[in-house]
Amino acid sequence: MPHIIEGQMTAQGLKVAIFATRFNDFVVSHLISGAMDFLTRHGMNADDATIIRVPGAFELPIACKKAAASGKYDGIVALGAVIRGGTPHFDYVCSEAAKGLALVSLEKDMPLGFGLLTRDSLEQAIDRAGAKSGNKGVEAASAMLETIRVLEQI
Ligand code: INI
Repeated sequence: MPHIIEGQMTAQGLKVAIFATRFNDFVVSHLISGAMDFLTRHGMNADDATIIRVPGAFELPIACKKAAASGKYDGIVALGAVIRGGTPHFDYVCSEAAKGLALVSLEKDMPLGFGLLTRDSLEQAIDRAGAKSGNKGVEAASAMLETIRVLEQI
């Protein structure tokens, strides 16, 4: 029989940093609510979450890097929304943010839920922020939690 490792979805006792962009706050505020709702429903004490606002998606990696190095957090959720319609430099912002966040996670051994919406229009972004097509903040928080619990066992 194989030995199977799976993450238990319990957030009790975890200290979590939730980074969220001010850019597109109309959308991002719903991602924050989704992440907080998910984590508290899975046992996290709301007082054990720290919500940190950064200007835009481009600034997420450096802020997450500092939190990861601080030793204060068990995991990080990075939330934001980059919308192509209003963004001539859409591709640069998205790719630098994604690349930077992946580096932080790998270099700092930090479970990091990637909750950056990259959509063509505001309507599409709203659909993924709790309207028609789920909530990316919930998904990012869930992925972070599962990763924390899996890494503990490897
Ligand atoms: N930042 C975002 O988070 N979302 C966007 O849609 C966006 N647009 O449209 O440009 C955006 N730009 C700002 C960028 O992330 C930096 O904050 C800015 O370039 C200053 O460094």
